[in-house]
Amino acid sequence: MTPDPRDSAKILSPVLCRSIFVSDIHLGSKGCQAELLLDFFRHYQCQHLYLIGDIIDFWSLKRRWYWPSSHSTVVQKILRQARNGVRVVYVQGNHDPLLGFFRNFLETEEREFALGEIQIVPQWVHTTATGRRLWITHGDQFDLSMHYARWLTHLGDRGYSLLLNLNRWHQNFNRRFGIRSRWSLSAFIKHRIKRAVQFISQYEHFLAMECHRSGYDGVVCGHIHHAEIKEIQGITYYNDGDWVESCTALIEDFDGTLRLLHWPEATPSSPSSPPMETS
Ligand SMILES: [Mn+2]
Repeated sequence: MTPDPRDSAKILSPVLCRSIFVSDIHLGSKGCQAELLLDFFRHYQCQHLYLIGDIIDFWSLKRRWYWPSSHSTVVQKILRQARNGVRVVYVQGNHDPLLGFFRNFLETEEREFALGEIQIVPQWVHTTATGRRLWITHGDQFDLSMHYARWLTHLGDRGYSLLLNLNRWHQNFNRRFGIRSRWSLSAFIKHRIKRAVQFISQYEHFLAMECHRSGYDGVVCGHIHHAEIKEIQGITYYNDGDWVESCTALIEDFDGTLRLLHWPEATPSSPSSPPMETS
């Protein structure tokens, strides 16, 4: 098969943007979509790269060692970007508490560490091209219960029809044995989904309130694997999603606007040209 010349042209001239925000890559776990992320990195280049936690999944590695070569390639890609002048900031998450490892092992109270050009920090503040100050945090400290979000993301269509079948079975069982029960499995599940939606909006609300309290214009986070951009009481809430389920990144263009990108993209976006950087 002859390669489509448009594909190679696209790869030869990647889209240049001011910043890329990604989180929840979960390298070291089976769910990680490393190949898709590598494909994304081939098509998009930036000046600021933010890794917003759960980049390496140490919890998963602890349960079972899993590290295919594509996961090393992701690390290499990131290191190469840092070497080539991209400002890389790694904000730790709950699956990769690197700062804790370092502090314990080195018996120090340092808050930040630098691995070559890469800064590893507990949180960060990014200034956009138009001067808006965005607080960057993984967000796990605002997670009251991850449980409900998992219900929401993993249920899907198949899960839901399975549960409806189970519910029918449960009702038939009760009828056959003359058990009078008002408890309905599907109602229970629907209640759980409602709780999941409540959980997400609660998480978003807590982060926005903390952001407001600290005097920033917006917050960029991850953690709940639910990409979103929304206004919450004067604060812009950005969640860059994940590379396990949705494969999403947050992109800052040179005019300072942030947009969500789902990979692979439905339509190729037009490359923007970088203005002169003053800072
Ligand atoms: Mn997390």
